[in-house]
Amino acid sequence: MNSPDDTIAAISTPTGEGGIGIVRLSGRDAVRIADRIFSSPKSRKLEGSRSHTVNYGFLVDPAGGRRIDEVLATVMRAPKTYTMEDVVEFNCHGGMLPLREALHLLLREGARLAEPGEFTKRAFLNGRIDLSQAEAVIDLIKAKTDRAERLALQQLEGGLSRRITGLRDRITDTCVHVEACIDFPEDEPELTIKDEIIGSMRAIGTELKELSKGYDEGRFFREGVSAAIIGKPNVGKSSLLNALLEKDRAIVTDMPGTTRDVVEDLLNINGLPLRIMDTAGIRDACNLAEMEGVKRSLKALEGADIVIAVVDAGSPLDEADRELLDKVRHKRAVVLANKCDIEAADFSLPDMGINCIRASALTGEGLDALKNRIYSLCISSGASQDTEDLMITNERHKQSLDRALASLRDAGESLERSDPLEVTAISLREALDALGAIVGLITTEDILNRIFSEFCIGK
Ligand SMILES: Nc1nc2c(ncn2[C@@H]2O[C@H](COP(=O)(O)OP(=O)(O)O)[C@@H](O)[C@H]2O)c(=O)[nH]1
Ligand SMILES: [Mg+2]
Repeated sequence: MNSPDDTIAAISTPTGEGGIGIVRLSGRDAVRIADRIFSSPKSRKLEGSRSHTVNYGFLVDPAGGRRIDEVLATVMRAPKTYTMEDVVEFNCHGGMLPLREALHLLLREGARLAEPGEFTKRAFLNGRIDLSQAEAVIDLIKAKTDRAERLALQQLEGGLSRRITGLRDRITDTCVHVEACIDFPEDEPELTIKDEIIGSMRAIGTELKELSKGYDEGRFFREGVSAAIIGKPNVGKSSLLNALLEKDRAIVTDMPGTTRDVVEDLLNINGLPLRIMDTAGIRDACNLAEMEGVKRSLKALEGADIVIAVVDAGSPLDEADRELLDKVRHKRAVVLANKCDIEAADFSLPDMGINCIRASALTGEGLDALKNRIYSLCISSGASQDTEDLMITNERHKQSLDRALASLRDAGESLERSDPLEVTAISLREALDALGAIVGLITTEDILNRIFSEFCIGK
């Protein structure tokens, strides 16, 4: 464990060339260390500047007096900063070399290189945000669609924290009730009180269950959904990918066996981030590269959340099509009858209880229907894109909710069995702890490390 007394530094902007690049410092000595490499035209020290001010000057190597860069230094003093510590940010010209040199000097002058997510970790450890909010920071950075972004922002602003705190308060009330009965055994809990306690536990349990259930869909917004386009060669899989993406992503030819690799791109369907994969046509391939392609298709088929099975409506289904449809029968799947612009008179689909859509990658017909169907396959609750309802998107939260629910159930059952009240109280405490883990009241170093290691350096 690093001492929270040390001052950390990192380049906070992405690697590469940019208009500006930012080097950030946080900790007790942030301003003092920054001053060692900062020189303003009027020799004004950052130490003397007011909080939340921007100061013009140069970065200078104190060892030889060489100028490194022309910068703006923002000084933000504790506690109203991202980390609640003193923070200095240097806006440098955005090339990698000056940024690295600036960082190097700061490390030489007494700062320590920050670990991934350490600025945010300090914000958590110093109590500015709770754990669910810290997790929302990374969700916000990684959000692929507007909807994912809104969900992350809602969590960052404390939406989940407030809900969890509210539920914990209610469990605490119940616990106090039960413990009062333990402390004053002469007032044996009357039946009405017992019913009241069981009633409130049930109500809390129902809310926990609702929240937990939302994860099945919420995770799709955070993690994205993978969809594999599969089918025989030449049915129009690559054309479909291009039509959905509205760009020429995959090579389309009339030669069967053109696609060998899995080609992947991101599609936004009403805020649902869909990783869509075009694959090699499935058939008995005649050369090594194509055989490998087919192997990858089958793997994509296995691993995907959703399968789009494409058949060619220009001719009747054959044995290979039927085999394919059989493979997807037990998956979350849509059958797409492509080339409906040249549909054959003798084309028909077997009735097999899978969603089927007629479409044309060439004319664009049926593609909106396909997108809507994919959305409703994932988001069956009908949560439309504009609902601002709280949604659990993180598996850790879902697991904690389920643990809380199980403990609450234990508590209710022990009360109904008229076990000693201590048993009920212990289960209620466990439920409280489980919910406390979501917001980080109860954590281990291990959990924290796992969460913050997902961050980039400098955040
Ligand atoms: N008429 C018609 N032709 C299509 C359609 N989709 C694809 N094609 C043609 O079918 C051939 C094979 O397409 P391609 O996307 O490479 O198929 P893949 O092998 O399944 O990836 C190409 O000549 C496409 O132009 C469609 O909807 N209608
Ligand atoms: Mg192809």
